[in-house]
Amino acid sequence: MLDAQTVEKPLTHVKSEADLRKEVDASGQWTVAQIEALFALPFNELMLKAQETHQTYFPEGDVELATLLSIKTGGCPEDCGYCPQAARYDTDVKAEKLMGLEEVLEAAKAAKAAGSNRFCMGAAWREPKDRDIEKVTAMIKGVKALGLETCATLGMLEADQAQALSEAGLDFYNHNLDTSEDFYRSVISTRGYQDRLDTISNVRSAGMSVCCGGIVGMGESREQRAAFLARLANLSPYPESVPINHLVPVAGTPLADQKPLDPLEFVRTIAVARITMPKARVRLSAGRQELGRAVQAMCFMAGANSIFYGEQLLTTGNPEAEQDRALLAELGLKTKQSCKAEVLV
Ligand code: SAM
Ligand code: DTB
Ligand code: SF4
Repeated sequence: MLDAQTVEKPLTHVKSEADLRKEVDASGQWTVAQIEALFALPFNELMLKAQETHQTYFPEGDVELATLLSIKTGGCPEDCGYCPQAARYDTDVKAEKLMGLEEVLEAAKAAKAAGSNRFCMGAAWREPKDRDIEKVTAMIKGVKALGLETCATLGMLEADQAQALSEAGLDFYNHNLDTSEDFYRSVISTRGYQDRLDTISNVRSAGMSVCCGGIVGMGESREQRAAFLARLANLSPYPESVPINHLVPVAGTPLADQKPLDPLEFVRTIAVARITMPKARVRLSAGRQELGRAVQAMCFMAGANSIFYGEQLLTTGNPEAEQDRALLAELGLKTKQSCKAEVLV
């Protein structure tokens, strides 16, 4: 089924969704080998294919701006090897209490005034307690009343918690698969891959849109990157928002000394995400400060159409809003004012 994002008369040189689907196997699933074959295309061919897909599904070519706020920082009991907020790693992040409602609403107002579309509240929890859910639902209602789209990322969710967030009006819930199932084991031990899939399923069943992606550049192989994208693309339906984070190596975490991924491989990852999840918002997430303007421009060509906007992610830095506005203006990219009409099938 086509949605509002799909052009009525597709350009004749671009592939229809039916054609794209012919690239998946008989069961309608992407195989890892098919995704590896996309990665292995000559660079220009891959970029053209991604750009064609992007133009078909997002004819407006606009970029969504999402602002993050860490509503509960640090002190997390989990052992995610990349994360500065895990209590067990000696990083500069200090544990703080859950923020108050007024402070959150002030930050949301500032994000809206700066032109943001979506406000995402992040908490360094393994999972929220029911009393946390009550406090966060008040935040969701307040942020929504400002006319912003709402997103939250609070760790694992039970079905009734997802339902409560949905009833409060939460539009998106972010919970990442982070990487392929086999590489996952070398990065995180305190929660399993299936736990993540269960949370995503609870979010879907509660009627919210899914924001789910991961991190590249943690030392995984190309095959593992392909397997990670296959898991995302084979979710039924695939996520509406796909944040692709480039690892930000943080001193004190196990991945502090990880060698950076080749920037062209990062661009390829974005292109493959666009081709395999044609209707999703593919978001350039953590690590943009290190990418520089030229690599970011290539990522937009490869089909990225969302960014985290504002000078802070959760605990690490992000480009200044003014710098991002200048880059988008220079590239002639419009920003998205509202994603409300954008309900995917
Ligand atoms: N505690 C919740 C959870 O784990 O779902 C929500 C917050 S957690 C910080 C959200 C995501 O941020 C992680 O799944 C990971 O993809 C990303 N992230 C955390 N630290 C990162 C880093 N150093 N570099 C890149 N991405 C990172
Ligand atoms: C996501 O995939 N990336 C964002 C958001 N979802 C919550 C978080 C990035 C965090 C980067 C490290 C930090 O700033 O603490
Ligand atoms: Fe905790 Fe989330 Fe960081 Fe993992 S990624 S340590 S769950 S805050």
